[in-house]
Amino acid sequence: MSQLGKRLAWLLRHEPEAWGLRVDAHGWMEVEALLAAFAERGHALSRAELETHVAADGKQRFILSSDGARIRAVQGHSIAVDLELDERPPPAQLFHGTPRRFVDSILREGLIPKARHHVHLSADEATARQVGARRGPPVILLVDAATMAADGHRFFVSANGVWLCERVPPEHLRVA
Ligand code: HQG
Repeated sequence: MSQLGKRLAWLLRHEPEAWGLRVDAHGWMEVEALLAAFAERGHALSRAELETHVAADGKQRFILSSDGARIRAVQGHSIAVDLELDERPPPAQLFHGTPRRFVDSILREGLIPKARHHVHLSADEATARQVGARRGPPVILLVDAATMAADGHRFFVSANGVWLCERVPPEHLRVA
């Protein structure tokens, strides 16, 4: 992620108040306030640069409201926001990439959200590999989403195609 992307993710998902900003109950922040906060801290950021970043971001992490007045992160929050996520029946199998050092604990406890609201799952192995590789050589875990859904687990999908659920019990996980 670029420096700007990291800063936006931090402000929109985790710590808006660190720069005197706020997000509403659904995670939206006023773009004017965001640009002013950048300017106050000597980071020149124009509306056009922000819009270009949002459009070009490889993972489509952020979305602008249709009038361009507000921005939010589409997933990944640690602060309490209601993203009005779409509940959807999942594909039969989903993937999770994680560094090798977490695998024993995950196979014991299952996947848990840690600091975020949800466990993040990928629809394809290549994406899961990239997610896991952020922290070291990745191991790919296969999630039996079909059985989980049949057991009543709810699945949601974010605007950028990340599959989310509350947890994955160990019996629905295996190493690829
Ligand atoms: C691990 C990025 C031990 C889990 C990515 C992960 C993704 C456990 C870490 C998004 C565990 C949490 C999310 C257990 C889970 N024992 N470790 N029982 N259960 N873990 O960052 O899925 O670039 O919160 O395997 O691309 O890595 O920010 O989750 O390694 O989409 O847009 O605990 O973040 O997107 O780490 O990544 P994270 P994640 P962005």
